[in-house]
Amino acid sequence: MKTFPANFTWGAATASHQIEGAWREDGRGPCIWDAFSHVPGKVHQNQNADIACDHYHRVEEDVALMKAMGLKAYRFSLSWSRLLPQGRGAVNEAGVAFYNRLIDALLANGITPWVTLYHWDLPLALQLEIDGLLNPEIADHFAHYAEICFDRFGDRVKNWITLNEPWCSAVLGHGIGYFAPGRTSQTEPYLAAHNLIRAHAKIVDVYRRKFQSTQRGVIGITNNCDWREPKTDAAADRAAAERGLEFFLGWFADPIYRGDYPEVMRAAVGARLPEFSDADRALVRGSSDFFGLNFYGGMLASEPTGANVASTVPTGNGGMAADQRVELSDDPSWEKTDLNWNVVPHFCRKMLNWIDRRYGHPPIYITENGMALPGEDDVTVAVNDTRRIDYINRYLEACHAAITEDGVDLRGYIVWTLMDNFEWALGYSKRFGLHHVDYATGRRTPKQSAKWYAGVMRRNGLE
Ligand code: PNW
Repeated sequence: MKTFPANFTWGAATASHQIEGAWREDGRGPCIWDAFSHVPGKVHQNQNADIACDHYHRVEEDVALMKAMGLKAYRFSLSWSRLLPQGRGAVNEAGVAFYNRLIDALLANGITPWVTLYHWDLPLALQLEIDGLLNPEIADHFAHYAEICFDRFGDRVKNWITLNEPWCSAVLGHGIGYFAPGRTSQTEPYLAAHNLIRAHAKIVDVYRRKFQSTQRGVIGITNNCDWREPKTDAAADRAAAERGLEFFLGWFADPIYRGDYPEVMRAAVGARLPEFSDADRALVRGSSDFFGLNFYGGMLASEPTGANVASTVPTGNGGMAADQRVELSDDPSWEKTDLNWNVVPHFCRKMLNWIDRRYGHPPIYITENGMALPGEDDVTVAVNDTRRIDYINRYLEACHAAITEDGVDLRGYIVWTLMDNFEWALGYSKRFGLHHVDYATGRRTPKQSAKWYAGVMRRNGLE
């Protein structure tokens, strides 16, 4: 029996755009993912999230699923354009009512809400009118939207995540065009990232000044990072791995925990990497009550040997490949998920330790971890997801070792995802859920992993 600390947070996650559907109902405005997915060729089989899991019409049923598995915490995100259809201006009261129903149902069932303010679904109006994340003014729009959320929901929501994976918005959205808004550039990712970090800091500032002392919640940011393991013991490969981590996680976490971008980035990116003004830096530094981490996999890193280091592989690559100059490869022995992501639980422990050391022993929450498996369109296959159980079990063993043997202050673990959903550019072709969703009927079926995870939560540990 591997027991976790008392009060350890056990959860499952979703995101508004991936599950809600009801894209034009009750006054919801469009977001950049609606526009992007309706452009032919952008999403697998030209699928979109117009209906998705139809969660908007199945809130009570979905909370019942959570209740049935004894879920302790539910991480979900708010659709900005459901609450503010134009991104700014009038509040859509029907949107507020929808999230009130969800939050109240969770609390009535003893489930703690963990709310992400922004999980990539920027109101389309802000993209069209002010160039979205590229405009420095976007930070003020984020803060205004967040203030409305704290005001309306903060009496009941005590765990806030400002942004989900700004790396994805920057690199996949503005670097390689794989995600909305579909832009390709060697400069824009750094601008988008900079404005997102500023937006995060402004949101936190609003919360701390106006709400935190009365509402008594916590607020932080969630970043994603894949581990980089030196391919050989050579100093150049070890440096490449470290550089890869600084370009991935350091890009977003260093400003918050250390006051500026990593030196290696400044040296490599030069004038394309924006500078923080003194006022911004003061807001950014220390602007997270906890360290949110989405962790899935990792790769081997080495000093580039060939001329062509710029990987164009959308998933699992190192981001701004030409700037960071890290060659990535796999160990052929590694098991892979249906997204071709490496199953590397031992890297989870290394990642947690890297964060613990570099950022001064912060409280950490793993806000996403999980796996997609092939063949799960067929519900009879999906329910026998023993590989998913094995995956989560092994990552949790790594978490347990990080806590008990290394002293990492890991306080929670949240599975991606509660139910199969719209997997962005991959449409409905990839399934990560603890519950199977039949998209034709909307029917949800618990997989074996949901039952197994219920036991983990009940025991507060692994057998
Ligand atoms: C995370 N990549 O996304 C997201 O937070 C979820 O919304 C998503 O469904 C989940 O992981 C599974 O993919 C990522 O291509 C999506 O490098 C893609 C990448 C990274 C993270």
